[in-house]
Amino acid sequence: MMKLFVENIHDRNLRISVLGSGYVGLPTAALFAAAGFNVTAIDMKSKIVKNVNSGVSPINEPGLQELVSHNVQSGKLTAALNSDTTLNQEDVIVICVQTPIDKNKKPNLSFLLNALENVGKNLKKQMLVAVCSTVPPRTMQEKVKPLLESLSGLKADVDFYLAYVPERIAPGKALKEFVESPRLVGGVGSNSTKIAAELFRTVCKKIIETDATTAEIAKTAENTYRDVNIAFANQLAIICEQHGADITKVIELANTHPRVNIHTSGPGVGGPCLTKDPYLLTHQSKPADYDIIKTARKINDNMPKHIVKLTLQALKNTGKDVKSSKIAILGTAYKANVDDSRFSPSESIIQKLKTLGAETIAYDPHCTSTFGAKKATSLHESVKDADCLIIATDHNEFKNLNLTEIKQSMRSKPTIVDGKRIINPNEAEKHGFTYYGVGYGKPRCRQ
Ligand code: SAJ
Repeated sequence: MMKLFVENIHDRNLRISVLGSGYVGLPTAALFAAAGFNVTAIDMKSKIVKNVNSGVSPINEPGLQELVSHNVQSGKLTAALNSDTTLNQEDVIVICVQTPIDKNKKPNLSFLLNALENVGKNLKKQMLVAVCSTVPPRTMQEKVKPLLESLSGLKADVDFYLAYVPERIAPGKALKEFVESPRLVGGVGSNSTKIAAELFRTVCKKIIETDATTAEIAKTAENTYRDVNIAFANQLAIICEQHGADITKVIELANTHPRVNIHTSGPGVGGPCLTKDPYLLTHQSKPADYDIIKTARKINDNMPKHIVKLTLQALKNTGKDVKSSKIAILGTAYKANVDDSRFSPSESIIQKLKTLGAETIAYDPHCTSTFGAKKATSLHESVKDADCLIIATDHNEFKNLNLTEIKQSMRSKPTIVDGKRIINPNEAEKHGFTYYGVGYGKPRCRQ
């Protein structure tokens, strides 16, 4: 039986359905179609389905538009609404639905469980179900497997194959990373691992076989490691501010040690992954006596407040009151060069400044959201008559700002609060700005 499945993978003689066609699902569907499989990208949003079926990628991701239009034209890729799909003709189901956290920071697995209900009712012998959504440890063994077995009356790893294959792609380089980053494949049993590994080998250059629970913990550990490391950099930044040192130099020097790799401090951690996965990793673990993971989350969540604190100091030092100040925010995307503003640090920065009575205006060349700030359509419009300029995202467009022009547009005694440390403090001061930056201790004691 397994031999036949493997032959069908090699012959591309399998129908694949991808459930959830967002940032992860659509690249997944498009790449399997490009590898020669017949793929259906399924979603609950009719706009996504319509766009894909007319050859248009609803997601702005390098290379995805070409891949979608080419494979829709060749007939390898189609899209369908959840409600119009029965899933009973499929050989492989790849689940890429979102697994967010609720307001109490608890995982909300409802999208995953709904998808599984549908899969379980249509499960046949010799199907493969691959879950790519990020999940808390033991979800595959304790939730996914029993649910599919009870709905279908079939046995996992014997009658059908079931594996956890976490995605590791970052927005902005999704296709490249999908193909080139090593892909973890963890089955609920060894047959499932082998079958899923064979399928993903058709699109990923390197496959690492493991078990489902190890893959679940490894996936959430990766983003948690990054979050904890960034929290360390952020705490270090505040220490540097207090001692008149510069975090950029401190990290650069510390990282010359061959076993040190400190990440970059900034205005906070945004995006849908690092802000959530630490909670998934620790969900249902016994509370730790001392919890580095939750403390790191708090440090990073506090950074937007720190930016506001620096802004208030900057305004005070130039004799201005926040209530009568106009503040320009550059960047609402959660990170550089993407059009995604989910959980962006700018959101809390803008909201706090508004609560304090400041007039806020935001400019982002990639993103439409402004979180309640006035929307500027150009950099020039955003800085005009502003008292303070906050850098919240390090888009390429912001890396070589014309400080002479900006100084001329802003009000007298202008200040810069550089959350991403992309402006040279000496240059800013030479141009007549009062400069504050994350991790930039004023050089009073740097001699
Ligand atoms: N950030 C810092 N300092 C840094 C690096 C990032 O403050 O040194 C901030 C960014 O500005 C951003 C946030 O962290 O606000 C998250 O950015 P990111 O580049 O770390 O990650 P994501 O959320 O875009 O993608 C991550 C990636 N995980 C890792 O690099 C370990 C990606 O590979 C995962 O696939 C993705 O999460 C996911 O979907 O889980």
